[in-house]
Amino acid sequence: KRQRPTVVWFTGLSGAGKSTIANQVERRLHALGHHTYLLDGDNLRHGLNRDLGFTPADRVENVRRSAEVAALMTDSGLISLVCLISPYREDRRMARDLVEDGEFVEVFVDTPLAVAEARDPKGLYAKARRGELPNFTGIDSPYEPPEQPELHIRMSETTTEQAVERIVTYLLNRPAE
Ligand code: GGZ
Repeated sequence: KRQRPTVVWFTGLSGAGKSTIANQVERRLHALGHHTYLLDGDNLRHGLNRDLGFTPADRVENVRRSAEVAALMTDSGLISLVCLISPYREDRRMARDLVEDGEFVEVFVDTPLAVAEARDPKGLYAKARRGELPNFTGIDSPYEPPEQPELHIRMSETTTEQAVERIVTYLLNRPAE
């Protein structure tokens, strides 16, 4: 069966597990012969978006550019996996509106702030709490949770493996174009 071009948009807090899950979803899709591309905020911010910081305006622009790239990839027939905090509902709506109906799958990686903060692999939450990292999402910058995501993954009730399984199953069982 021909693959359906899709933007799989992972949104959630820093440290929620977006990249870990997306990497495993990509590996699974790849093993099934699907063509994919992973767009990770952290990486994009070293290149395409290197001029952007974390003010509200810069986040809007970060999400806008990344969404445009994802839409181009969709045009070329790929499944793109996008991992961005993307804290604003309106911007995620804009990203959705760049592609055809049914080509956008919003995945809310819902990890409680306390859990993400306790993990803190890069020490960023600690820095933010000390006031050394202003505009940190969840601390002094807002996160607007999705209201109707295609997939709502409650990470305190599921394992990463189960989350990956659920996403892959969803992607493979959608109605054809
Ligand atoms: C949030 C920040 C900040 C601030 C640096 N707020 O966990 P990480 O480290 O690897 O991922 C986070 C990443 C977020 O970039 P995004 O491009 O996804 O953000 S957005 O969609 O809001 O534009 C975090 C790190 O950058 N980081 N400073 N102030 N995360």
